[in-house]
Amino acid sequence: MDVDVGAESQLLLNQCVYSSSFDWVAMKLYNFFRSGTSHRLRIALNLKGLTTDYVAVDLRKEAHLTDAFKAIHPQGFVPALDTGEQVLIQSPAILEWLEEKYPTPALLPPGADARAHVRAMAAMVGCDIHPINNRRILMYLRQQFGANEDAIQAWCTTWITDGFNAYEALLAADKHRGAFSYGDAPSLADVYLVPQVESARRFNIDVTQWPLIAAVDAACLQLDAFKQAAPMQQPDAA
Ligand SMILES: N[C@@H](CCC(=O)N[C@@H](CS)C(=O)NCC(=O)O)C(=O)O
Repeated sequence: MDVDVGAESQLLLNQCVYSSSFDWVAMKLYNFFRSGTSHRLRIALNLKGLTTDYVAVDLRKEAHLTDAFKAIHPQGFVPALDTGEQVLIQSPAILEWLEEKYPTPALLPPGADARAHVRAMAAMVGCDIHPINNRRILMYLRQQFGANEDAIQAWCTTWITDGFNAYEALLAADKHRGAFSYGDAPSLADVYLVPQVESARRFNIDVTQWPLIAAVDAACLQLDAFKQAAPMQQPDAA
């Protein structure tokens, strides 16, 4: 029999299940405060009421490129999640793992059609915006093609604008939408969107040109799960 334990109790329950299944060994999140992909995971973990030990990997000091870190993540990327049983890599895979392991509260809506829609929104950010504005890509543009900071700014502005224009159009077309990217509750789409909005602001892009995205971002930032995941709230924030 399914018992509706309520949202608050479910978060506590997740914490208990997690604690007992890992014999009180805390999960470790290898991450960096300003990393968008790490930010995604922090939001999802908070939404699901899960706490982890914070292991800072300083991208500014290229700590992710050391042999020691590559033994954890062979690609030399943050984030990685050490569950106590295995090390998970790649934020989309880790988010899907969290959703399967801790299904409540759900980050995906019921129904294959709705799930495809939410996953598509997440992929717009995760596959098409974030990867081409990543640190290593920008370094390559600087070092191999002599891009100066104006060129880097133009590059990032172009690809963020292109992706956000499409995301805004999807939001506008969804007449049943509530305050979030999909429906009335935060979903996987918001987990991807909010860190990308944060990154756009860091590149001095005026996000008010996308009023629906700005409104979704504002709605998310009312919630503790999003507030506490913000880059400047992290222990390694400079
Ligand atoms: N597809 C990977 C990408 C991870 C990723 O790009 N991480 C960035 C930080 S947001 C990173 O570690 N970049 C290192 C670099 O570019 O040198 C994931 O989603 O986990």
